[in-house]
Amino acid sequence: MSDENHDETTPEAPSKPGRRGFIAKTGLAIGGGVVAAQMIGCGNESPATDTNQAATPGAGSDETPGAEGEGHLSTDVEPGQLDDYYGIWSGGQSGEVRILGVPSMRELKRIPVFNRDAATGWGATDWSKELLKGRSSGDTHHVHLSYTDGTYDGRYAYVNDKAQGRLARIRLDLMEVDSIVDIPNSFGTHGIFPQRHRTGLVFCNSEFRAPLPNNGTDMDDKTKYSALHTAIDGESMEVKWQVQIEGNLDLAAADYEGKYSFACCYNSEGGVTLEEMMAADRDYLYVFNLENIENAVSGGNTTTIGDSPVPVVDARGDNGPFVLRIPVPKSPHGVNISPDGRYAICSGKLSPTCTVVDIQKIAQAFAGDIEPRDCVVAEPEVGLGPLHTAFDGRGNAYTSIFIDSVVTKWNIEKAIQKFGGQDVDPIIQKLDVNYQIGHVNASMSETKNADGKWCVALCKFSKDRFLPVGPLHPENDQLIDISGERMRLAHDGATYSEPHDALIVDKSLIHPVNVDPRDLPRYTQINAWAEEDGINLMQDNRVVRKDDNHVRVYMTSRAPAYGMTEFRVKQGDIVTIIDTNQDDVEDLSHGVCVTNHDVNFGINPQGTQSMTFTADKVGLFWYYCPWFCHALHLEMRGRMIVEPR
Ligand code: RUQ
Ligand code: CUA
Repeated sequence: MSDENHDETTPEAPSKPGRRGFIAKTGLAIGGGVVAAQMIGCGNESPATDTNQAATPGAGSDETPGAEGEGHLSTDVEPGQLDDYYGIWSGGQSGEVRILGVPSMRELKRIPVFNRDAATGWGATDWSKELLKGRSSGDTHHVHLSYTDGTYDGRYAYVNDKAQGRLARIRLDLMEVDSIVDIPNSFGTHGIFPQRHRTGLVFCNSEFRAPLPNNGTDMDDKTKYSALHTAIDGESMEVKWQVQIEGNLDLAAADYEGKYSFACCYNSEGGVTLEEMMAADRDYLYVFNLENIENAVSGGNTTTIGDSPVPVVDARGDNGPFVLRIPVPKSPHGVNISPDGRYAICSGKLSPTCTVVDIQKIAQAFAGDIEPRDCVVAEPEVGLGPLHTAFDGRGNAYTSIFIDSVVTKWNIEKAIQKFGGQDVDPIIQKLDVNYQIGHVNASMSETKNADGKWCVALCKFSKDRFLPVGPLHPENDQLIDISGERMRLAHDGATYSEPHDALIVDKSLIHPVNVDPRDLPRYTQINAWAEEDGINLMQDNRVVRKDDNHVRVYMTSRAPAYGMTEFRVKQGDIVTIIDTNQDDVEDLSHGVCVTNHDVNFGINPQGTQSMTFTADKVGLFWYYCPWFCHALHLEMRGRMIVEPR
């Protein structure tokens, strides 16, 4: 690997080795063995074994400003001005998704997904509770938007829960979750990717293999372990089919034409312990042939696993009509498709290379005319610990390099020429990032309209880049200007927990609404209650006793008052408060907080929300509006009187 392009301007203090130096040495010394693998892995399978985290004084800027051909975009967004892009960030083990403005990197919104959120009441309102089935945690890694014709159509965002095997969908006009589906027999659901030619299937990989069905048998028989590549309908959120596979599936991708989906597969050796999983020098990029799979599904050539009714295509073992296994160096992590749709690029994780696969050759390999490995057209050396690759739409790739803590910019065509024997160097530049980069993504990179302006490096440890905040350091989302020949580090953005993935989306493609539409899934239940009780939600304020123990309290809110400022229930009643926000002024949220009852939720303009709780204490309890709605907002309150039974 040529090193003259490496901008080494971030010194480590020799007497106090930092985490970065420690990991680099470890990775080198054992040549990408098990310890390095543990460090590289992202998410909950990586034991945090490193306690050597002394601060590194003097870590500084990475580039000399004004260097030749360097990007020149400004991150300044003047007060009152709007950003150019929506940043859509996964929130990692916080279980949420975040919306940022790019390039300012200002956080605009947090969308609760798998987590409990006090401000909005997500996870406690009746409908969200039903959607989460009582669970209140999750681990979001990968967020992708729905597509039409190779670019974002602004309708949905999909995000996985690695912790509990789920896929959630966010409605982008509302920026709220509208669906969550459990993926049967999938453990550690990790990489996801939607189809790009239209809003079609969303592919989800299960990373953790298990004996399937996972019912306590065969736990020590590793030949019985497998994983699933699952297809979910992006409109109906129905699980359509699964392909059963022998290896652990990591990141996912879909082509631009709707022919193939992809999964990086490690542990082709079929190990059940970590050491066994790292043993082989070769692993695979799996290419799923969607037409052949769907033919098998419609022809009933499938099985099922356990109680799940979902059809399963068993593709374990050999290259058949369903899956092509393209050999790549060991333990590949990310797979990304170039914006022209031509190449699938695997990032090597335990190999210092990226593997470039020519998607046009895949049909020949499925037909048996060429060997699977013949689809590989380049394998540039990019640095130690490549994880993910982004694109600028000008033929260049940007790979995140975990152990070296750099982003490597390289040219795809030159890498192909070099692989073909020509004497060219595809590596253009290595830019230091701070520190331990996981994901990298660039503006519109996963669409045919990659625009090569901004790139974000999601670094897993900020160390000395921000004020110290105790043992738990912030992470660092670094914004890189990629508009020039050379990358330029433009902004440090402190962040909480571990965003694994982020999209930078042209703002013209997202169209948020200002008031709640009334066709949301939660209205099925709310409207049924109102109809049963003869209530007009938009105007009525009434307490409806359903039986000895159940009471529904219908209220309205209009700034700065509730339509009902007092209601009475009996001790032990199960109370459902159904509050409708009558205001239709932009940004006029109300809420209901019932003091000392753990009841707190928000209501968007023109929306209705409901929450159910038990009035278990006799006495007077004020309820108040927790969302600032008016000059008299602090006066917006009422009395709940709980009478003895
Ligand atoms: S994957 S960087 Cu989900 Cu790489 Cu974490
Ligand atoms: Cu309504 Cu504050």
